[in-house]
Amino acid sequence: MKNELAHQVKQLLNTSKQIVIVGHKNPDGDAIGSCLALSQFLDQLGHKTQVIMPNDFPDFLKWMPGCQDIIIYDKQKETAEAHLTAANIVCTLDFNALDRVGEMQGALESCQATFVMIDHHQAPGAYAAVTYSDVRMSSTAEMVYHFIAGLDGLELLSPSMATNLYTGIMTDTGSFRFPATSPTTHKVIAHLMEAGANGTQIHENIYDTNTPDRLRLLGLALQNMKILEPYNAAYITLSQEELDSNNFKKGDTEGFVNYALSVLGVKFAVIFIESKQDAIVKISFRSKGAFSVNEFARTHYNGGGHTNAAGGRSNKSLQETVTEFISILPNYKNALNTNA
Ligand SMILES: [Mn+2]
Repeated sequence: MKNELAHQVKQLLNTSKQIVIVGHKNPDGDAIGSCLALSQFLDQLGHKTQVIMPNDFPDFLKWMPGCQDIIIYDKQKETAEAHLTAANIVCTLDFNALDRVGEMQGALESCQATFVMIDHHQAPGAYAAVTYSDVRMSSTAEMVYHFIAGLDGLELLSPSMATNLYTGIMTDTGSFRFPATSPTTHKVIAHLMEAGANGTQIHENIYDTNTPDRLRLLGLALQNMKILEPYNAAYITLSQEELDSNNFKKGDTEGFVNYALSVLGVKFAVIFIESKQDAIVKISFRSKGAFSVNEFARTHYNGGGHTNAAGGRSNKSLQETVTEFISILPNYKNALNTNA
C-alpha cells in the first residue's frame, strides 16, 4: 500500500469509529477472510466493527474464526441497516462496484458514511473516499495484510486473523498456483503461518468437505463436458434438473470449471449452470495465459472479473446460451490459438 494512502487511512482512524465491513454477494473465502481479518484488526485498534454480507455463505466456510458474528443482510435487513446508518466508515472488500452486493445496493448507496475500498478486481468504481485497488494482487486478503502493514499493525496479527487471511489467499489463488501468486504472496503466507495459521488444517477444512451428492454432481458435470478443439476450449453444462437430481446445495459447483481447464491443451473453460429460480444461466469462465475472460464476460455476458477468472450470466435458455456461445467462438479463434 502506498504511503499517502496509509496516511489517509491513519487520519480516518485516528479517533474511535463505528465501522461496517461489507463483502460481495455470494461471498467466497477471500471476501469472508478479508472482512473478518480486517474487523479483528480494527477491533484491536479500539474501533467498533460489524461485518455484513449481502447473503449467506457456503457451509465449507462456516468454521472461519469470527464468522458466527457476521450479519447476513437478506436475513436480518433491519439490523444490518441500523448498523449502516450508525456507521462512520464503510469498508467494501473484494468488490469494486456497488451493484455487486445485490439487494443491499440501495442501502449502501444511501449510506452517509465514508467509504473505503480494498479490492483486486479490474475497473474500480469511484464511490470510495479511500480506494486501495490493485489488480496485480492475488487476493483481497493479501491486500488486507499489506493494509495492516501500512498502518504498522502487523504485531497485532492474531492466530484468528492469520487463519482468515491465509484462507482468503489460498482460496483465491487455487492454493498458490494462479499467476497472481507472487514471491510476496508466499512471504505473506509464511508470516501468516508464523502467526498461527495452520495450512494443512485450513486445506482440509476447505477442500475435504465433499458430500457424496456433490461428487456425483461432479461426475455428471464431467460427463457433460465438451471439448471444442479448434478453439482450445472446453465447456460444461448443468441443467436445473441435473442439479435437483443430486440435491444441489449452494456452493456445490464451486471449482467444477477448473476440471475443464485441466484438460491438456485447453486454455479457455466455461461452465453454464441453469438457475430456474433466477431465470438465468450462471456462467463461470476460466483461462490460461493472455486470453482475457474478463473482457469476454464483459462483452458478451454482462459480467467481468479477472483476466483468467470471470463470471457472467445469460437470460436465454441453457441450450440457447450454449448455442450462442459456440457461435461467438470463431471471433476468438486467433486469440485462442496463440501461445501467449
Ligand atoms: Mn478476491
